[in-house]
Amino acid sequence: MQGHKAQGAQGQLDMEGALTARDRVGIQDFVLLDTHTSETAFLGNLKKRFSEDLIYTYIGTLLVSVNPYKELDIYSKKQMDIYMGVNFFELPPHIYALADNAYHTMMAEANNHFILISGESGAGKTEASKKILQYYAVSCPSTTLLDSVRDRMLVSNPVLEAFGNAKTLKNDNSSRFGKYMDIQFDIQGDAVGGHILSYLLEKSRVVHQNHGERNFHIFYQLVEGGEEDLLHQLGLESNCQHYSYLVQDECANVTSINDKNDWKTVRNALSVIDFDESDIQHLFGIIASVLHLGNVQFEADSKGYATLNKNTELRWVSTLLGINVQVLQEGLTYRKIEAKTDEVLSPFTVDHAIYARNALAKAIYGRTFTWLVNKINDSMENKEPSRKTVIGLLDIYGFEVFYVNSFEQFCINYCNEKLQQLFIQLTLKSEQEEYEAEGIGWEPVQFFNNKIICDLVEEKHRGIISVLDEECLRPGEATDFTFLEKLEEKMGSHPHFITHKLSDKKIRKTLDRGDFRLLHYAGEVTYCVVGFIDKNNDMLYRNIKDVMRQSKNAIVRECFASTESDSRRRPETVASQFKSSLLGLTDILMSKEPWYVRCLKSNESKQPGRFDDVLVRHQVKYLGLMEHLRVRRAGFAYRRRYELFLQRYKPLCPATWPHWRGVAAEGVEVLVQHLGYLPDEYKMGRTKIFIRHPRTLFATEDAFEVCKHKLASRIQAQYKGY
Ligand code: AD9
Ligand code: MG
Repeated sequence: MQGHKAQGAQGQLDMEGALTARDRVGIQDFVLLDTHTSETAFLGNLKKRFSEDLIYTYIGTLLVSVNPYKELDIYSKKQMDIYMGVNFFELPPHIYALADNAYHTMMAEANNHFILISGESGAGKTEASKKILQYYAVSCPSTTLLDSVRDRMLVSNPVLEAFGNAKTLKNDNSSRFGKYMDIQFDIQGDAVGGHILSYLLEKSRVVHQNHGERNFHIFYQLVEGGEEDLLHQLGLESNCQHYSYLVQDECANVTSINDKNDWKTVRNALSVIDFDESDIQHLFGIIASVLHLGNVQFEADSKGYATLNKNTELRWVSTLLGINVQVLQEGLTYRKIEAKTDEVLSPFTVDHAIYARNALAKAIYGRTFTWLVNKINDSMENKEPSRKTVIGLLDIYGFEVFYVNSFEQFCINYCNEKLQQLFIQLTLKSEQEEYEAEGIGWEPVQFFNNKIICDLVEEKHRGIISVLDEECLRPGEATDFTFLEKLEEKMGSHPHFITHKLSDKKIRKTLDRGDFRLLHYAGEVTYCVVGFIDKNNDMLYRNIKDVMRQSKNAIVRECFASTESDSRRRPETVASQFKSSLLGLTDILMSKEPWYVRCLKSNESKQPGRFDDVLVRHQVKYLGLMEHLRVRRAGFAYRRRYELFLQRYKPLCPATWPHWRGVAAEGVEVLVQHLGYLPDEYKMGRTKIFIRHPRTLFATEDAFEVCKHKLASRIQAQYKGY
């Protein structure tokens, strides 16, 4: 990418200056305008722009995106070229402008950044993250060597989506795992590597889907798209209806999804990422074995214990995983119990065997997913030890509310609470605290702080996760219902927690006895406790793990090869693991400079061109967009420590160039006076200068670019590394 093109800093205002154009396309940045601060005006503007297919609008440097549910002609290479290296506000709002601005700031300041993409399920987060990645892949400087890394970064998307996305009622391509991807850039600005962290895959989907939903895409892609030879080798029929894990809901075909084409894309992508033929064979062997496993049926013997006779499906699992069929059969129908000196085999009932079979299918799939992420990471790894900076892209499952919500929604919505909390901390809260610390006069903006809900879920010894974990420690005694009772005891008076027993007559009607309801920042969600203990424990019997370690399928062997089955220590529960990984994520993000994309869902029926006012208004409210706008409008878009500001811009003023001998703050005052800053455009804090509008800084930056060229030789020596 080139340096910023020196266009007039007023470009955006000029472009929008004509009243007629503005009336037609609405306002592209709320902050720059003097009126329109009401929610109704905000929505009106979004709607007006949406009707003209202008889905992006700024609040300062935050990008609001409204899902158009149709292909727009705004993501071409030509569009990328237009946005490349142009100051943020000089062109109409675009995801490319945000990507470009993050990139240039990273290069200029040599520090790390991240782009937080948030919004509810189906709002457009994954699409936005793909557009950003494409922008970097296409527009960064390139060498042949790097091209391969870049290709791998790009094709990692369809592969991970095939294995980690599924159709839900909210979204035909819903992310069922969280993804944080670091894109690494070298000192020249080349994208040289990538690294992905994945968060809590919704494994339960492998064995069960709610009405109107599907299993993970990869199963349908293989069955529908797999070549005849391959299917034959895997013992699969080319018909989804044949597999009980795929037809629970009779919704194998979805008009928006073309499994056959997607299969080709994924197959091709796997060869771009370093998968050799044996990896591919083993990988598909696993997918097929999960499908066969789902069809394994048990019968009850005369004592009521589960048996498996002449089961062809089991034979296929045995062949594909390279495990002796007898050993496998035993693993699925017995459990090994350790007595003092001996091991005793305890037979399963049919129900118990089905449970163990499903647990195995989930474990194989979940571990293979982790293996896949690691494999992709290996292939994108940059092995050069040179200095790198990163832009992190966060695309996680959005807030969701279904008719029945379970442990999975609880985890997903908790994750969204955490991200909202991070947003609040980084924008609304720290912004205002900084004004206070810097002694800048300020009228505080009120906002709802969702910390109270995060605490309710995650607080040590007191939060819902702790109560759940305690119940998981009482096997045989605790049930989902004793868990609910404990919650009622501990959270009874919490303003964001309610149950049937705790509520008044009117609300009680809307709750079942096995429900608890949380008043999330984004709305109420009623969770059914059934399955919480089981899913949080995520138990897999020791002997079946041992059986998997004998597998001749290299991936399965690797996935089960840890020392865990030897360990006597109780493994961490799912919710606790998730909580720690989210804490880890928060630490990663807090050490970087933030950029935000807030995605809004335009309508619930996934229809192009429909803008549902009530739905959008609700999202604008809970995402805190109005508060953000108020802080932004009253506040300052940029701030720089006096020393840094002076160091960079001192060539622009004869009094500060080449050296300013006095106090940095005074030097900055002299400098900005010389540059003609108006009194209202900036404020001098205790340690920093605060600049109200980005355009002021851009004008200074443009002047600096011109000056840099003029004084090239003298300055370059001083500005190395800037
Ligand atoms: V979830 O939390 O993973 O369930 P996302 O990721 O927020 O959700 P996603 O990006 O998958 O939603 O978008 C949902 C669908 O909306 C896509 O499959 C597209 O059909 C549609 N979409 C979203 N953004 C755009 C866009 N910029 N242009 C066109 C879009 N269509
Ligand atoms: Mg998504």
